[in-house]
Amino acid sequence: MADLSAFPITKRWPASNPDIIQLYSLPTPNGVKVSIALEELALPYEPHLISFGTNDQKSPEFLSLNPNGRIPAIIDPNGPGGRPIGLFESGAILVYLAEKTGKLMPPDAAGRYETIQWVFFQMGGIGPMFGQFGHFHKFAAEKVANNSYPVERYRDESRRLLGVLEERLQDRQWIMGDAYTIADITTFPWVRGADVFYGGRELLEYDKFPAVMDWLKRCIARPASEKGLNIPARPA
Ligand SMILES: N[C@@H](CCC(=O)N[C@@H](CS)C(=O)NCC(=O)O)C(=O)O
Repeated sequence: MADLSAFPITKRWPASNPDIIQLYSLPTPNGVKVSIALEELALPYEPHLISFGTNDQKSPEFLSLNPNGRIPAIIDPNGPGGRPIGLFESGAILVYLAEKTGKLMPPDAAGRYETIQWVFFQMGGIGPMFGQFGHFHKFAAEKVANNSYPVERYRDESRRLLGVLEERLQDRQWIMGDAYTIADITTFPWVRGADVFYGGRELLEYDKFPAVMDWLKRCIARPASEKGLNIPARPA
């Protein structure tokens, strides 16, 4: 049985089965990327709910795994060299899981770099811009009631990024063409989330991006991806 005692997070969220991947997360656009990938890969894992309501992500135990205090994070007891590894940052976790399994990424070097390029496009563009849009449009709407600039800035940049994705998906089923990859898994939860969590469908003009909307439907229609969207389950 794997020994995870070197990871203080396991004191607060004990592993029932320390031999399988431990996931510390919440079903947010960044959190579900990892549960979706784990479901698509059919890897055994144990999800632990990190509650923002009680600020779990800023607890000393969580910070011992991710000093940045944000979900998702994982421990893989069977990391490189057969030794346990802890990881944070959703993009890094996705690349790790793809490389560990040889799946969700093209096998050739050029295809691999192209996939990583689109993962970074999401990590540096869609995630932060959509997130700021959601913050000002939904969560801080009262604070910016007299200043339309923040919403307009992030709305326009989010629309522009959707346009880039629309162009990419013109003649492709998935971001990388015929194969569903970590590029899709990192991106679609944000496109879905800007609507589901932020109510941004109209402001972001989703109906002007039909290829993106069709692709989003294809992503959600995958049973494993759809399942991953709700893991770890939020308390009722
Ligand atoms: N770049 C990070 C961002 C992670 C992130 O922002 N997670 C959010 C949820 S979507 C979070 O943990 N927020 C809690 C907080 O900021 O305290 C990643 O992709 O893993």
